[in-house]
Amino acid sequence: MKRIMTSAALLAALAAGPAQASFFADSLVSAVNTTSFGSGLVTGAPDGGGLFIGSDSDPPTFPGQFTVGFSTALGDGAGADLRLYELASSANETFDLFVSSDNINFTLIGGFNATNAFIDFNGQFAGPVSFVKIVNSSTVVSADFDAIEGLYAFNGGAVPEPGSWAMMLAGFGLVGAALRRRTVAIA
Ligand SMILES: [Ca+2]
Ligand SMILES: [Ca+2]
Repeated sequence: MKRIMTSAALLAALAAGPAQASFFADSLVSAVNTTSFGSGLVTGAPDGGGLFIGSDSDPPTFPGQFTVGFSTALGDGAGADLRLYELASSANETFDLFVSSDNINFTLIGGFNATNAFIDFNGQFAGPVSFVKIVNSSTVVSADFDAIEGLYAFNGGAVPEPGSWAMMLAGFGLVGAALRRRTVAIA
């Protein structure tokens, strides 16, 4: 009975899927020539504070950049994969966005501006995305980032339906039961 309840609890947890909150960038890996406003946090849920990507007020003396990490790696799902929370949202605030699995090799997803809240990886990067780097590409104004949210977890392919998780777990259960019977038989 105890084992059945444990399996049911596990199934319920998996069917519920990853919590949306865990998809916000949860570490600031590096920041160069950025300036804090409010909380200074680009990690976690939007809080009205963050980093603008310039060394000082517009026009920035030095354009800035920062890299955030996701402990839950992100994938390329249908449509947009990232949501950027930016405050002033001017088309003049331009930046390049890169993604990486290892914080060493980065792939350019594209050049965007602060009106582009939703970013689609669009098949340009196949691996798990554990790092997102944003680099100011304007010498006039700097975008003001509050939070970075991933919309899909990486799973090496399509997002599994809760039903397929259940089938997979049921499969594991059958294999496990067969192995136990085999062990008993040998013993
Ligand atoms: Ca996509
Ligand atoms: Ca923030």
